[in-house]
Formats: sequence, structure tokens, C-alpha cells
Amino acid sequence: MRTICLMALLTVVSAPAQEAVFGTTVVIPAGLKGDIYHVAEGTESLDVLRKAKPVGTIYTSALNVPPQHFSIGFPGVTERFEWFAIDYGGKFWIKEPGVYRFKLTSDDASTLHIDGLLVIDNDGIHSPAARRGSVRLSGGVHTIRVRYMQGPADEVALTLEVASPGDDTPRIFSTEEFKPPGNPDEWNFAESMPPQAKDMDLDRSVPEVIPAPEARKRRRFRR
Ligand SMILES: [Ca+2]
Repeated sequence: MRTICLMALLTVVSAPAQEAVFGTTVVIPAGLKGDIYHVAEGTESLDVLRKAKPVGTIYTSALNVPPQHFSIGFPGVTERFEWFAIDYGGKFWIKEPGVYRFKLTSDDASTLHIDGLLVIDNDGIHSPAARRGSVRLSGGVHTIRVRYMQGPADEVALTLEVASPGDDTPRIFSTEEFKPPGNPDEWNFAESMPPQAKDMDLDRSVPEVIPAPEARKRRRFRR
């Protein structure tokens, strides 16, 4: 077992850093667990995941894949670099209740659910595009789910950013930042929710278009 884990780790470490950020096979207990799926060529929506069975699992604490070329697949899991999907799930802890603004950028499809509520819908086959959504969060534990699908090669993108109440600039969301307190006695929130705030980001119908990276020579590794 130890040898297998070491091999997986070495494979990930030896891969180009910018192409290994969907996650690795190294388990992160408090992070996001991503189940990987193969999807049929021509798939246009994340809806297909309802009936699919995962081919493997990766882990990460953040989704930070800016628009880039992707050709290596997932070391230790699958060599797919196109027509795959990842269903990430995890929990996070809110210390400061209020309206949190999220920004989800992807090539191709993605969605964000918080506590089972669809907050951002960026589904479909498309170039890098960002959509925003806001949600009022009470203090304590919440669930997060990000579904992602890469359609045609070779470009990919998947970033999830967050702005806390009062913050102007979003930053990459990380489960490392939103961990519960070490002392379980502090795991309670007696105070009520803050007053309803105006949601500035509810206009989700028009995605922001992120400039695609410079076109690179198309590489094919289909097996
Ligand atoms: Ca793509």
C-alpha cells in the first residue's frame, strides 16, 4: 500500500505543476473529494453524472486551474484529458455569518451547490467563462459541491473564488481557510443571522468571458 501511494505521489510530483492542479490521489481528509467520471464524446451537460459511475477519486483543498492546456490526464486514476467530469464534494466552516459571493470559472461546464442549493450554473460546452452567485451563510458547517466537465481537448479551466462579507476582491476558495475551530466547544453559533443584505451578484444570465490562452499546438493522446 505504501509503495502504491509513494508511486502515485512521485507521478504527481514529476508531472508539470501547472497541469496537476485538479487534485491528486493523496487523501486530504478535510478537503474536497473529487470523483472522476468518463463521459461520452459529444456530452453537452453535467446532467449525465446522475447515472454515471466514477472511475477514481482525487483530492484537493482548492480549485485553481486557470485556463491552460491539459494533456496528462490524472496520474494514478485515468489518462483521460478530454470528455471527463469531476464531482467535487466537501464541507466548510463559516466563522463570520453573512453574504458570501462566489465566482466560478470553467472550460467547459461547471456548477456550484452550497447546502444543496444551486448557486452558480455554468453548464454547457464553452470557452473559459465566469459566472457569479451569492448566498447568505449562517455560522457553522456547510456543504459544498462543484461539478465540472471537460469536453473537447485541449483547453481546460476550473477556478472557484470567494469574497467574504465586506470583501471587494474575491480570492481562491480553500477548505484550509474555512476549517472548523480546533476546540469543539466553539462549534456553536447562538447569534441570529445578519439582516438580509442586497445581493449584488444575482445577475447570472450573462457570463463574463475570460480570454482564452494563446492557442497551442493541438496534441492528441487518445487511447
Ligand atoms: Ca475544453
